[in-house]
Amino acid sequence: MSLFTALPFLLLSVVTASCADKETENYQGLRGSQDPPGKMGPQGTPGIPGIPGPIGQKGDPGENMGDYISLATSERATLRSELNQIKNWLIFSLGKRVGKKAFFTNGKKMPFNEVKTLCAQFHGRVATPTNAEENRALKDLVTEEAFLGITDQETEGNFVDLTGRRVTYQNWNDGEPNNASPGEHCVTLLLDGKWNDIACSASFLTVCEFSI
Ligand code: FUC
Ligand code: CA
Repeated sequence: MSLFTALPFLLLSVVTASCADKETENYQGLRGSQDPPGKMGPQGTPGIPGIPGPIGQKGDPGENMGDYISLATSERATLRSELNQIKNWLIFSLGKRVGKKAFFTNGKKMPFNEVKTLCAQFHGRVATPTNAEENRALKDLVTEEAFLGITDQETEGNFVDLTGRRVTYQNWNDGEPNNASPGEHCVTLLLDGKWNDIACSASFLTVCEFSI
């Protein structure tokens, strides 16, 4: 087929193709809007572990527990010995030691309730001799009449210590306790070491005892 013979067919093909493009263009113009993206896919498999990091610097030498305990034990023994020495100085200069207790006075006179409160504030108790030796030690300490930690406030004539226990050791002066009017429910140590019952509201020397 010569070029002249084929020309009408070529032209027809070009026109047909051009029309087909136009048709496509028109069709695309009517296309709707795009849908939203689909759901996220499943998680991927974990990656392989990384390579180990470099080795760190050498640490400090560890504490030796045995050394630590023996040092603490020796320090504790030193402190206990120093504390005992200080207790000795205190008793030598200010107090009186007898058995496992020591008596101390602040030299002040006050009513019984105040003596009781003050001794308790210092983690002590009102002086309470429980035998002749303690009574003598207390008498040797004081130069004024002093309250004892003994009362019959609960039941007249039933003298008890401040824990409520009936006293077994007593050292009453002649004619005492007489519960003189208007009533005497506290006890004092007289200068000769004998005891007298007396009004709790009266003021006498403060003496406390402490366990040592
Ligand atoms: C005696 C004592 C009293 C008081 C009085 C002044 O009668 O029994 O307690 O001390 O003296
Ligand atoms: Ca009396």
